[in-house]
Amino acid sequence: MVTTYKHHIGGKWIRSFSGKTFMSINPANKAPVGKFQQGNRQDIDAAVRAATSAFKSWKDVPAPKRGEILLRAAQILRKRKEKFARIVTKEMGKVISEGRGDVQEAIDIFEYMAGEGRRLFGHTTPSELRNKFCMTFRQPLGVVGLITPWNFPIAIPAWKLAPALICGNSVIFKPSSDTPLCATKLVALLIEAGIPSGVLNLVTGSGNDVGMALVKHPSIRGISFTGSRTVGEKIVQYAGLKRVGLELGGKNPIIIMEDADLELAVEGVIWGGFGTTGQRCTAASRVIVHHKVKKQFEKRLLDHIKKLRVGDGIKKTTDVGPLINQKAVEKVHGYTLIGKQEGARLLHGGRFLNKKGFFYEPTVFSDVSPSMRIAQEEIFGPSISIIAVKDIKEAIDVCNRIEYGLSSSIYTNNIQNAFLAIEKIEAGITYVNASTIGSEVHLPFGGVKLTGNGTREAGIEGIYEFSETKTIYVDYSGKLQKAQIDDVMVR
Ligand code: UN1
Repeated sequence: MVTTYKHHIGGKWIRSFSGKTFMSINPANKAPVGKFQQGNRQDIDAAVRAATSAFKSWKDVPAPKRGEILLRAAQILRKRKEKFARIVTKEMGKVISEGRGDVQEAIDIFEYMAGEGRRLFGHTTPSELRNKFCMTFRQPLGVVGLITPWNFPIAIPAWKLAPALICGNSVIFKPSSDTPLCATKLVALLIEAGIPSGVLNLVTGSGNDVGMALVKHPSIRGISFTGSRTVGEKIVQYAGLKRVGLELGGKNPIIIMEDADLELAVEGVIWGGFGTTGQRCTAASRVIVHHKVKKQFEKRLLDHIKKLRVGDGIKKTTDVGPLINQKAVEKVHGYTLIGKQEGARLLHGGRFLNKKGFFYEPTVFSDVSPSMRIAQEEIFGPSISIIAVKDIKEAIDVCNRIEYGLSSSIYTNNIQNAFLAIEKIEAGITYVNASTIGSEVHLPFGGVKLTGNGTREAGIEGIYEFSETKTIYVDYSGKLQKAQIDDVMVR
């Protein structure tokens, strides 16, 4: 028996107007996980009506009180961490320890944003006139649409939900069709924690129908999206004057200099390249290595890779789980064929694994040149390209010869190399002597160039994404004072 789950609109769990459902499956064995509503524009219209009406009172709830609800959500999630982690692994495939990490990241952001309820800082500043007071404060946008990916099916929705809610927005949440169960469980938990009816609405279904209906809806004030660049570009095209936050692709480099601790660097490459089966926006996919240590690095890397156990993430012994679906396997394999055609040397992997689910071997190409497609395009799977360079200047140059700019890393024990990388790498995030993955929720997360449109998530900047600044002038002089005209001291 497969359970059928429903939309959550206006405080009620209801079916879609379409009368249709779709199935979510476990990528490790293709077993059904649940049936979900295939939403359409009518569902979005109903959700927008509910959210618009709920916004009127939610925006007036004192932010510290909204924070109490988020804190309660964090507490409940902490108690149910293991249960949620297992759902993540069952529906998305990541290994169970990373499933726990996914849930922990959500706990962290709920706690952090709960505290923001007592801050939400504006600022004060002197006026140029006497007896006049100047300040800013933050107000919600209104109804916002959150469109989230499958690779962090609890953490990324939480990254968006927590700041959106603490700022006083009401929300329509459209999760990826690969992980609707995680989304449904998260929404149910927030409702249990006390989010009032209509403030948080869940509509499942395809990006083309549900996602685009959200993006085009005239009553929605903001869209926050994490996913592919193609979809991000389409959102910008149709969103009109809405606030749009985008978190798109990456092709994240790890630089390894000749003075690096090679063992540490190898561990970082394995973790960044094959953790989450390479399915992170922040995954390491280019290894830019100093030619003097290339051979040694490759030998050590292969020693480690050979030990990786690919399988069902629910087993404690698994290091690398499945890819999300058949399309992903075909995409990753497509890039293996492209790499071979381009003349790169396949050092390891490059094959489907003959198992029940969507498994692919950890794959390494060497002798890759920076302009090859495998070194330019986001593969979103367990495939890395090794590029040799002669010095730090060339390393940074290769790093930057790319359309994206999300995460980056350098392994070096030379302080000049480290600071050159910090300053010159074109990316939103640079790690020194750590891999490209593992951001923390109280720091801003996001990228430059085609990785997005300049917004940042998490940290204080997560608040900026979901609020407007209001500027206030209070004149208590009791007379007409003219800025720029009265009281000019230097003429
Ligand atoms: C993503 O892949 O979009 O730094 C998010 C990391 C995680 C978040 C990744 N904390 O890899």
